Amino acid sequence: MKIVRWLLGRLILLLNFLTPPRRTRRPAEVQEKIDQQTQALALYQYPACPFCVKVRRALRRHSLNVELRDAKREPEHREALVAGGGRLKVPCLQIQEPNGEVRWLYESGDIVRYLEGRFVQA
Ligand SMILES: N[C@@H](CCC(=O)N[C@@H](CS)C(=O)NCC(=O)O)C(=O)O
Repeated sequence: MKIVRWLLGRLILLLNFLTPPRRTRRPAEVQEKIDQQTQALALYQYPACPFCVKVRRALRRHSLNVELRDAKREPEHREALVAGGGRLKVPCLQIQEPNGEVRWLYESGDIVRYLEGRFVQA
């Protein structure tokens, strides 16, 4: 079972590598503003998790430069996720609100909806 899961993970990474989404292009000053805002975000994720790949592809598609934190290989990030978010489950988006509050958003679909609602014009 472990081997099957490992193989599936490699396959997902290969497919993701072979079919990268096209990045959004914005005027430099608009991208700079978005980059400032995305500094307050961090994505806790595993490299080969399909739900994490889905979120990473959305980040790429919308040219959102969000720090990726590997909760699989980095114990420091894993512990921060459990301590802050309350669960060892990925993907999870850490959001530092302007008032200093920190939110932890789980569920790939909710994360993509949040990012698109905040950064993508209709
Ligand atoms: N419905 C969730 C599923 C997330 C999920 O199942 N993530 C797995 C990794 S692929 C996980 O975190 N499992 C807990 C663990 O590995 O400890 C989503 O869409 O984000």
